[in-house]
Amino acid sequence: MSDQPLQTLGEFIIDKQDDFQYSSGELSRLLSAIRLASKVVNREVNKAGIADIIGNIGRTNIQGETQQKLDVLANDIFIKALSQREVVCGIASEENDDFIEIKCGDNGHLSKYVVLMDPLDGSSNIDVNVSVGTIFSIYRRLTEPGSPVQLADFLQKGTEQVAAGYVVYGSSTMIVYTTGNGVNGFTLDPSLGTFYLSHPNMQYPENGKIYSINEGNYSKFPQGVKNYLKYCQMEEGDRPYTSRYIGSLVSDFHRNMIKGGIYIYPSYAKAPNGKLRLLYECNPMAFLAEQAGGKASDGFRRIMEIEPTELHQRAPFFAGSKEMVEKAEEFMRMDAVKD
Ligand code: P6P
Repeated sequence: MSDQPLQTLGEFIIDKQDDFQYSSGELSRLLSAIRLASKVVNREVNKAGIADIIGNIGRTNIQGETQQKLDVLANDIFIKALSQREVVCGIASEENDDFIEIKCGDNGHLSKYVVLMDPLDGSSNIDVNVSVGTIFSIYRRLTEPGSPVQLADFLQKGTEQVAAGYVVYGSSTMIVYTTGNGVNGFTLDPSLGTFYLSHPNMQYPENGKIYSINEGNYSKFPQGVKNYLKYCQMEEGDRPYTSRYIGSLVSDFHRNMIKGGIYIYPSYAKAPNGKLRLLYECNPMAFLAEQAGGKASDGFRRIMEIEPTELHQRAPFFAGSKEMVEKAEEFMRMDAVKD
């Protein structure tokens, strides 16, 4: 361990505040609210096996997915932390059919940010003790400050994000985020309840040898994806690559960003737009991927250029090391030309 004092997340947020053109302290307070909520969720995730909070609550969300008790708990924890600090005027969540208007105290809706989130991604893994995550995406509102937030404030292209990140509740708990000036990772010291800068300036290796995809759906994949998988599995040069798929986007993405790799959730017959949600999964992860020197597309177009039309719309998702995503896109284009 170097003798350099470790910088805490709180110190980092303040130090970097001036990097941000709109710095008014509000974004710093917003990020601090996320930091607090992630510690509370981490505590609940870590005792899932003991407390009566594993299993489902017998309800499904708008996605038609069975809501786990921890899904709902994590959602409530983040909504409460963000609402109490009067730093957002609206929240959209995978767990809520519609967006939530946050009327802050007596200052009405003067907060200028909205947050979109997947409060506990990969939650079906909780019962089997596999890591899960929180994904968040932050925008400046478009409509008049002081007026109630509107759907238009949430339906913004990914290029308009002011910040994005994830919390990974794994062998250690980390917050990884960007405000458009690179990607930095902070690891929680649970004995102190403090996040320390552990992964400064995270960068995707240009290339990699890991591909992450649910090959159980192989028969339904577009031919371009099938051809790319055959390429990955071929005995040639530095191939075959290694298949690693945890079934938790945050964990697969995090490992691939450190080691090099590509994550793919393509469209297929049952899911013409894939499974992942554009606004609170694809866009924030795409912002991180690009800020870390990687790439993120729907197989053809830059994810962050997609014009959203619905809060919970889905998109095919290819993200990771630049050269791997570009090779996959090459196979997708070749197949499209043939059609
Ligand atoms: P499948 C979790 O539900 C999730 O949204 C991602 O975290 C994960 O990568 C993917 O879906 C897993 O989906 O269809 O492979 O089980």
